Amino acid sequence: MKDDNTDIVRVETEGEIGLICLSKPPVNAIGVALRKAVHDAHTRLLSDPAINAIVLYGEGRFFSAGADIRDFGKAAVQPTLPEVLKALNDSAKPVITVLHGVAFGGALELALATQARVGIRGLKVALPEVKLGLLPGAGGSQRLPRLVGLAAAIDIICTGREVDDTEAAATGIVDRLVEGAPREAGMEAARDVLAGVLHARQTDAQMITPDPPAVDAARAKLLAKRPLLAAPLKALDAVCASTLPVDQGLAYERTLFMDLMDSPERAGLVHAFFAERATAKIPERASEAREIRSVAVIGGGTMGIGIATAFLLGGFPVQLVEGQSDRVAQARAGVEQNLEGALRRGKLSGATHAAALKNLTCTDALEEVASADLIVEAIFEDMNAKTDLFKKLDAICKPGAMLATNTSYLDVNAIAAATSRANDVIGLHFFSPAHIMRLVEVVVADSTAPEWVTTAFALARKIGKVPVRAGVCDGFIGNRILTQYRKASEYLLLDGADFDQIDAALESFGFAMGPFSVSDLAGLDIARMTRQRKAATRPPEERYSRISDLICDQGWFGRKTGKGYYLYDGSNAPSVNPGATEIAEAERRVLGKDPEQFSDEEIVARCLTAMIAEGARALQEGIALRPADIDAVELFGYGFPRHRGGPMHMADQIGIDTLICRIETYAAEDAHFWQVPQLLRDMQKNGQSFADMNA
Ligand code: T1G
Repeated sequence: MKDDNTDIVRVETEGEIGLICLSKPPVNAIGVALRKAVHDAHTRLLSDPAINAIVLYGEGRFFSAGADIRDFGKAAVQPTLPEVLKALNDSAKPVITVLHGVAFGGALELALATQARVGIRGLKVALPEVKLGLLPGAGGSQRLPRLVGLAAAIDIICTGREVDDTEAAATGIVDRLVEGAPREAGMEAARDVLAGVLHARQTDAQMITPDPPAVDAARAKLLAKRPLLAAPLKALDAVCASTLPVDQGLAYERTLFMDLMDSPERAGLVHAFFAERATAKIPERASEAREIRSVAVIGGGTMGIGIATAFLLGGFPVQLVEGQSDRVAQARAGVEQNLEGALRRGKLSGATHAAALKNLTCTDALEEVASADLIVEAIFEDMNAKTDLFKKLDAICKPGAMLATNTSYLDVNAIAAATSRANDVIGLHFFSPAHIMRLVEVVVADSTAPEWVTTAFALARKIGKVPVRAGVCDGFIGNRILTQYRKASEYLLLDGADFDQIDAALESFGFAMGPFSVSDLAGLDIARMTRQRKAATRPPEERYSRISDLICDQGWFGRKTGKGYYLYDGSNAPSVNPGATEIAEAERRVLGKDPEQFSDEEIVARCLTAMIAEGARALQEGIALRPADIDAVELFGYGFPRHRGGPMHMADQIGIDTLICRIETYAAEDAHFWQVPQLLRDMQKNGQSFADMNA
């Protein structure tokens, strides 16, 4: 048979062995075209009398990233992946799959349907469907247990975790683990199968021993998780069906899979997957990023310590400058503690930990940053202090150094203007704890050179962060939305909802902590200082809640003083501080307000609508590039529940008409806070969604 090269699958023969090569950059995603091409190639090799064994392998960085996620929600097109896999499973000639790099989801299911599997060292496999609100939909929940056993399959499928090459070989997911190129490894394995050296068999043929204790334990563990999501529990049900005859199990798996495919959870999680990657599509992406080999962080406080840790974990040499010499040792200790924590959590190996410690230099001498490629300022949020520091950096740093400020809301243009090199100044807004939170707002000032924007994005990715481009304004994207979210919750408190009900409603929605618990954690006194800073410019028509100030007047600053909205006795879960409740009730009486009752749904609706409205304003002002960027900010910087997709994704589910109606209703009580953004009116008129803008 002549070799045949379609553009996404290459078929060739060598002696009695046929080879099918996946070749669909960038990730060999298995969409309609690729699975059809594999199916056709397999069918043709079956009919070739000269061929007695078939090798399936991938070209490029890895075997395949699995089913094409972009196809989700679309009508199924024949041949479906299960149909292709059934033909492979029933193949009259042995098919040997070679897995290299990554084989996730449908890619691993493809391999499990063949008669033997070879892993190339460095391989990672996974059935991560639950992370997308799904479960393995092409036999993974039925075939994996037949290879690794029920308990191991439950763990791998219900968590979606990655399995490295050693574990894949030890558990029997791959029959052998070799070095070298996939094609040659496949040829050798096929020869061994034909010689009876390597055993080829149908995965389906094996039976599973039920394991009720493992199932019960897994179910109890899943039911205790928060937020409680459907996919992992349905995945458990699918795996349990592997004790049935395989055709029944496959049918049951498919039913559960299609149920989840239609769920808002799946839509939210898939949106989050693409939103995280879409942030890279910035106007400056044609500018070549510059190489950063060394980093200096100025400021040995919490943020400076976290940022220094983040770059150390990314493999960079880091100078940490703490201006007060008696605090340098404390700064070093803070970084060492962070690195120790990362080691303990298994986030880095012992070798990486040791290298990071060697890469750290702490000093009180600002002059020592003269040769650094990147300088990140992380001192306290005071414009005079920052402009003074940037003047000094301007005099000290080498020409061509990147000068970044970690300010969370101050005007980056004003900071840049304090130097003679405004085009080298950019904002890199990290989120505390900076070595853990993934979001970095890349704040682009008027004069920032485009190369520094692309450099910032490349750097952020290198240290495992999600960079989002933001324009210059008070609060950039995340903090301006947070301000509105907090105000909406404070107005609900003033109007009659209890703060613990507001927290509970938003935690049921999926936030890890409600706004008042977060305020207690951050420190009520810190928030009061921010309010005092803004007092002079606060519009007179803006409603102001004194409740938090009155709580501060009692010396109750939250968790750090043991009292705030809640009581913290160190051992048990926080409880409501009755003193705070009394203050809220007294303030309502002072305002002559009869307390209103609010349902949990109404509480969530108001807080979410406030976020969406401010997100729309950030879009219309050009501060955010696209709605999905705002979702990425909320998902990776503010704990917005991932399965909800983000506020702008939810806005499309709520509907523009409903959102405008809500805001107009609320405006009857407070026309200043509740104003319909022009963008929503334009979208309503043009019949446009936020998803349309993302496209
Ligand atoms: N489908 C479509 N596009 C994908 C994709 C996929 N499965 N995986 C990646 N991409 C795109 C991604 O959006 C980006 O596009 C580019 O490829 C590079 O990705 C039936 C139903 C494999 C570890 O969950 O984990 O199989 O932004 O930047 O950092 O039961 O991609 O350039 O336009 O992430 O090197 C299960 C998801 C699917 C794997 C590579 N599979 N992908 O990471 O590159 S569900 C997954 C990843 C399924 C079956 C079920 C990672 C990666 P753009 P990237 P990377």
